[in-house]
Amino acid sequence: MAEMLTLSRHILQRARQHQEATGDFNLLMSHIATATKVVSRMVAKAGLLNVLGKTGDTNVQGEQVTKLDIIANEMLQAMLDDLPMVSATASEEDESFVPTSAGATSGRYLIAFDPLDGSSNIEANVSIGTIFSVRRRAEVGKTPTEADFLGPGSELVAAGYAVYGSSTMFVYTTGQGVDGFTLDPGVGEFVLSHPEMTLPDTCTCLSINSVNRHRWMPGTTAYVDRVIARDEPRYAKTTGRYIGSLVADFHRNLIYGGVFLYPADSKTPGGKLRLLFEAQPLAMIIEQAGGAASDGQQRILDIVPDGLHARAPLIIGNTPDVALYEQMVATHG
Ligand code: P6P
Repeated sequence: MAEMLTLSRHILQRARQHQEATGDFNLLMSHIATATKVVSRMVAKAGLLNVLGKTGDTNVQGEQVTKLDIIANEMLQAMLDDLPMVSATASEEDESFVPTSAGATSGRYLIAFDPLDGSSNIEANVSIGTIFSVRRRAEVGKTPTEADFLGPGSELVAAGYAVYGSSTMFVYTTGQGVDGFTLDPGVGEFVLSHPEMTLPDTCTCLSINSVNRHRWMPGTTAYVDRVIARDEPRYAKTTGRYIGSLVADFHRNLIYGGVFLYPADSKTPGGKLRLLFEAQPLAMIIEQAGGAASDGQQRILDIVPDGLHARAPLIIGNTPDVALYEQMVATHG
């Protein structure tokens, strides 16, 4: 049987090559991975534990909150709260960031996460995910502020996601490429199954919510029409896939190649997806896998957020396909 390289061992191996080569960073990553295993079990049993459905509340995004959103959010925060190297966490579900009990002033790391992205799909048993990013504070020894979180994605020291699908996978990068792990439920460990993930250079899937066509800017319409015309070799075999769960759409494109778009449009001129909790971590991953991520005009990783819940248009996938989108927006507006 092939050697079982667990995530814990992989983190240690990577750490030796990384400036974060401290036990702290390894412990932090292992805790995040463990948290996703707990979420995975909850998601799998949601129907049985009667935690499906909505709470009747809305979150800071004005979105319906599901019971699982709350449970996943509270569980992730609890798992990170007693880590002395973590200064604070920020969640898509909460208005403001949360200093940790163990490391608010001494902790070097800040964690931003979307605890359960796509949770509106869970009652249909559609794949959903957890997205996270890790950044370092410029200085320790003082209480964390919101401004500590508001750096460009290029400063992230790690990013990753768990996708709760037919199997549970954990995909992450610390800036030395992207590696994917599959949860072996029998062992309870993430095992390396997709080493050194790189984006295949084929635009296999175009992923956009085409029902929003009436809201698109001219550049988006021109881009989509050019791709679906299929009269260029690159797009001759491109097909449409849209799951409506960002992590699932992203993961499929990372495996097969393709481009996902949630563009600026007349209803969401600043985009719908969140810069800190979704766009930045996925942009770090896609660039490490050889792809690109843009808001239509600039590199996602260069954008400096103006607030914790800043949104951004997101065009993410193969570099030529993202570049063509930017060209179409520049030409058509
Ligand atoms: P729409 C899910 O609610 C989410 O935040 C992402 O996971 C997903 O990509 C997007 O919204 C889907 O949005 O407007 O196409 O339903």
